Amino acid sequence: MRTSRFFSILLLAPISFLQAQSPSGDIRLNQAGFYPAAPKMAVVTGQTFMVRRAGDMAVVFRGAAGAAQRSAYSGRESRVADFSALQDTGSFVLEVPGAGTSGVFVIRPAVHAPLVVAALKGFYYQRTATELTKAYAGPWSRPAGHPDTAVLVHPSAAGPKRVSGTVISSPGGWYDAGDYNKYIVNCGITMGTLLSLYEDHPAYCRQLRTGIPESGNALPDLLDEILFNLRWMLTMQDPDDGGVYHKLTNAAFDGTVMPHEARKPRYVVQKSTAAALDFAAVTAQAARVFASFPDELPGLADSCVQAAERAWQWAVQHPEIYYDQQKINRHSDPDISTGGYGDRNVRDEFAWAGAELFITTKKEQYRPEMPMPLQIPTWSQVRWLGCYRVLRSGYATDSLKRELEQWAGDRVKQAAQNPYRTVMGASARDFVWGSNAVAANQGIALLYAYRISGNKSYLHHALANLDYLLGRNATGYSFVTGIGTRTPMHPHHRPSQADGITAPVPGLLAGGPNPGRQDGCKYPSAAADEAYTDDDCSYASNEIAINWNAPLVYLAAALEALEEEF
Ligand code: 9MR
Repeated sequence: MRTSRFFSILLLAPISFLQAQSPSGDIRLNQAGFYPAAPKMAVVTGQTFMVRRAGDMAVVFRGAAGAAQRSAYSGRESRVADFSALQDTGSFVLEVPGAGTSGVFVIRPAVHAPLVVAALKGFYYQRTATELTKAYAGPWSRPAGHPDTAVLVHPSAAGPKRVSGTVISSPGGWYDAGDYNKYIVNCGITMGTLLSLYEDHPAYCRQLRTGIPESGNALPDLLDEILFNLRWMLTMQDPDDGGVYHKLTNAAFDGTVMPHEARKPRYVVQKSTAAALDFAAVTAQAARVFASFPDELPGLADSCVQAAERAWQWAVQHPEIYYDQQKINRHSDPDISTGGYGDRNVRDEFAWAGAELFITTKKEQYRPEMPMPLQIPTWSQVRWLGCYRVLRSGYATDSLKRELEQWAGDRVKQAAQNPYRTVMGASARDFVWGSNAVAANQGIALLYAYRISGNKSYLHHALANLDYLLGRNATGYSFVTGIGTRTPMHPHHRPSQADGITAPVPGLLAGGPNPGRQDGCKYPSAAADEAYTDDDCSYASNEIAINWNAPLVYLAAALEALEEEF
């Protein structure tokens, strides 16, 4: 009986059913799906479209696509298919006669809950120095890698007490990206973003469960995950002078092997002003967040404030120690060739660390000068991480608020001209190394703009940038491993490449289109918005990184928390 029902379904809708099995790359939409009450758009090539229910293929919505528009980057023509009026829940496909059918997507409340869990769980998979057991990691279980209990002080990091070659213990924390090193500067924006998510949406975060070994303890899973990296960061401060090592690294990148197979010597390398200030900002913010758990984490908040103030003092005394790998290599051995994260302007780091210290300690000496043009946060540009905190803690001036609204207003106007109707990609400057993090961080800025103005268009455009990440973009990929119907299968991520499992580690955001193509790999297109290749060779477009996953977690989680406001 089962067999005959299966055949009758095939007879009723033979063509569309089969098409739904191999989604057309020409239909660009959020492949995970949509909230019932929120805007819903696809970018298509035909003039008309319809939405069908995935089960019986009944047409539930028909529409005309908008006017044809040319991409400023590739010259390709597309049209917008708006089906916001469809508010039924269920599983659907979008069909464009003559052009094909999308993969199956859903319309339902909490549609991005699986993404939030996967993207936060992505940090668990990046944990160093701990076994990932089957119970928590399923097929991606693996032995512990990089214990970092015997790390050498590199000559560049030597001080009177910790001379070159001193062995220190600095275990824990997350791998930065597709490589196996740990970088304080990049932990700055990553931790700041995750801690801000908790400060901005505590109720939502308290109920969020990711299935990690600590799930079920008194701390929310988000804070357990943050704590795993915070404890490592605290070991990166030299107890002697309060300075903070820039990174903990191999001399050169490991080969494509599993973490436990990579056993080369590890070093802490030169203290830098940027590392001290990013560390100060994170520990000052962590002090506020973890102060609510005095019984579970006795003394932690106080230690964090102390660590933050000492790092700040070191930075004030050493305001211009930039990380310059070439210079280090001229003077010391072994040469270090791993990620640089060398930032030669630390005014924004001073502003961010000042803001966090001021909000935590209320000491006037830390009050930062804040009204500054909005620049979307990156690992090297962190001023607005501080501005967001100032906005949320009630110290904001009108000019700070005006700055944010001005930015959001301008960018939303530009989005109306973008064939994809997203803020992301409206400017060619958005397509940098890690452009997908630009999309996520713009989404976060739009959410802050929405909070201070109540302007729903900003909320809608924040969601549109998530739509971008999940498929409404010129490549047709949903850039998060395991989320969507066409996702990266070959990220530049050593465990995913070396584990022998077809599916990559899930919940990780690929870097995204990057016309710079610094890796020299073969790309299907050089157009700014299409310069992406799902090839593990491509560290410039297809690597994953903690500072890209963090804003993804923030954006998706905040939208989930705000769903009722659509
Ligand atoms: O995200 C970083 C990007 O902004 C830089 O242009 C690039 C080259 O310096 O480095 C990126 O960071 C990489 C880091 O140096 C090492 N781990 C992997 C990071 C992501 O590619």
